Amino acid sequence: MKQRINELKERFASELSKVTDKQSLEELRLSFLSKKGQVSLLMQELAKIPNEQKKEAGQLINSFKQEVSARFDQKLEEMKKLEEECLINSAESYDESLPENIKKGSYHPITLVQRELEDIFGSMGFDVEDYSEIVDDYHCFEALNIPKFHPARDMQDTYYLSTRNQLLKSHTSAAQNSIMHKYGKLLKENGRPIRAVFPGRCFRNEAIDACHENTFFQMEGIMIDKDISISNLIYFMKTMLSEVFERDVTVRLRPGFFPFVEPGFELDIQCSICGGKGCPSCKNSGWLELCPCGMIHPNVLKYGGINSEEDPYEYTGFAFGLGLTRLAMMKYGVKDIRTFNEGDLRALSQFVSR
Ligand code: FA5
Repeated sequence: MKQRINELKERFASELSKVTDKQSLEELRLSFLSKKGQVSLLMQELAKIPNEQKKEAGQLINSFKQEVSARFDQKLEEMKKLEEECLINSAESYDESLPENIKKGSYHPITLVQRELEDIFGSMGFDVEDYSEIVDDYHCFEALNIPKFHPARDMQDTYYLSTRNQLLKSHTSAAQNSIMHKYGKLLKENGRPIRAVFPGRCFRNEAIDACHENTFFQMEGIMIDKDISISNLIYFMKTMLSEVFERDVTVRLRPGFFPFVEPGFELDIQCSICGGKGCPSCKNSGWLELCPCGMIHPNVLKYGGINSEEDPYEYTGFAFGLGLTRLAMMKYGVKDIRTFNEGDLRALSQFVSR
């Protein structure tokens, strides 16, 4: 009996290794485990052998049966997994009724401009930082010189969480304080200027229209070192705009108030949808607020651990808060900002990276 089982084991192993599809696997299973299969034949033979050998022979047959069935299950699992992988990798896993041009997928236009800007600022020595979407009141407002009940908070009403004084960040400036703490030591001990951009999703309880969303993207940038001035700020803004648009765009710089910069500016872009005549995309003004900026307020530098009370102007810096979603509107000529969040593939799949 032992020899017979060993022969069957070998036969089974060799036949199993040749199996390539589920049907032949099932046939093999039946030939071993069905009522007329090899294991049943062994059981019939068991009846004929002397009583004193039955116990041992019975155990051998049982363990053979268990081994065979375990190896079938294992093989079946392997085949299913392989089948799934093939399906995922093959075109068959896609819905054939989808139009050809959207089968491939494409980057969201905001991702495209964000990456482009990261490259531009990266080439000018800026680090690219990531930051949380949930922040606390201190980082979003107080560290930015906006104390509780300051009227500037009205412009940035957002969504508050019921726990730990947290909220969805209303602007990327919320990361300024953490970035200053992160790189301040390198600045002071090694003289390495702080140069960082931090893109991110922002949220505001906003009346939505063609140029306002309640969820939109900004990219913040800061540069801090000794003797940083408004000329540095203007240089970086000009370089950024000419690289992004690769064509002449008309911009204007006017005074703007933000408690965390002094002086502060609004950098507007002439609406590329109407060419400055006025349309719903620019609220009929011909201009779109794109990138407010300014010199970082001494209080903000102090809260960020950069300057001391005694020498509040030891280091100076600029900051800007670029409206990424609006930039994408202007760059791609998208009339309505809501197009970016609607998830309509007919619109979104038109954008391709350079
Ligand atoms: C701010 O958010 C400041 N934190 C920017 C800043 C940073 C100023 C550093 C000075 C120094 P503001 O609320 O204006 O500012 O928003 C900045 C830009 O984000 C706007 O110019 C606009 O392009 C974009 N933006 C603001 N609100 C919306 C909105 N609801 N939908 C789409 N884009 C918006």
